[in-house]
Amino acid sequence: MKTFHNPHHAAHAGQQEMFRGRMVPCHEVPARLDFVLAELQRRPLGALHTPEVGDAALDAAIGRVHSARYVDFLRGAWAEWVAMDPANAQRDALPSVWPLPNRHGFRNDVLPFNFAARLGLFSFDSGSPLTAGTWTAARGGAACALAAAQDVVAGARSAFALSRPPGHHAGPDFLGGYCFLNNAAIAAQALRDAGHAKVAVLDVDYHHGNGTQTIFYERADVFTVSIHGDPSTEYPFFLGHADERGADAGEGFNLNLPLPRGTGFDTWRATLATALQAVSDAGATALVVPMGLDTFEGDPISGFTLKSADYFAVGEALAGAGLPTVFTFEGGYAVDAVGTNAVNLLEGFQQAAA
Ligand code: Q9C
Ligand code: ZN
Repeated sequence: MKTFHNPHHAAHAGQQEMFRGRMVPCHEVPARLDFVLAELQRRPLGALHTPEVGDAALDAAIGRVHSARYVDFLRGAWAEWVAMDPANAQRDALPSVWPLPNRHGFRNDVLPFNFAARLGLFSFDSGSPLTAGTWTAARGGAACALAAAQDVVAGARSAFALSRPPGHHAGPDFLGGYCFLNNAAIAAQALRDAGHAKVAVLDVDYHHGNGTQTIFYERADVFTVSIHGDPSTEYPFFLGHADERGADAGEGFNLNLPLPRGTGFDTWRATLATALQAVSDAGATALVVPMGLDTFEGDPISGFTLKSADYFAVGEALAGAGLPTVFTFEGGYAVDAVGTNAVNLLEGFQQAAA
């Protein structure tokens, strides 16, 4: 399989995230992607490419899943931040006030003029710093997702979007969870637009793929399924429960499979079999896998106990779906193991798919 990697990814390098009342170093660092690239050079799966997609095509693909006002905000955010105070050029932008949605409470339909208020309107946490290069990097990551989808449309069995920053927490009009543009949703929508009548998204990141769920929640043409830490105790907390099954036309086309913190590979892989059966039942003709490696036992912010060797079996099981598959790169914060774990999964897939 080809890998499409983002040459602009390192332009997004947050300094700190808010954690329990303190600023701590960011977990989502550029070295993550470099470790994957280094492992791909040791154990090649196929050619390495930077994405070649036209500006207009990319903007259109992003606009298929994100609102215009959100994209406009992201594109101009850094300039606005620096305009507030020239000293901001040395600081990341983080939100500190949010319009908590409540009946007859705060409004989110009126766009505030104040930048700090708009940053809060378009964010759901204070752990996702917006930096000078965030837009360039996020757009480059989205280009990887689009290029990978196009490769699969052209007949490839699979393609890997080595996208960074990650994407699965980003919704139609919000950032959060280290994510700005939802690469997996962009790929899924591109597959739909290229003629796949039904696309499945199977999210294997430790954290619930809330952004992807929200984007497709009312739609029957994209079936979303996620295996993740139970949101009662795990981030993103406010979505990802088993009773969220989709709404309106999308009723029955979302499946959440939360597992308790501490879950090991035996239970996790049985849950993957449940997810794959649901993908098969949905009748999808293409698959997108938001690939988080933060299910790893050594992950510093997560709570499952998968071992490096287990990822071969994960890839093998995913190949068993028999569908053209796009992988996007999501979480995984045990930085020196993330390359091994990612390539193990993809190699397991590729060998089983051959
Ligand atoms: N102390 C992804 O894996 N903060 N995002 C956790 C832990 C947010 C994870 C704080 C975790 C976001 C793409
Ligand atoms: Zn994650």
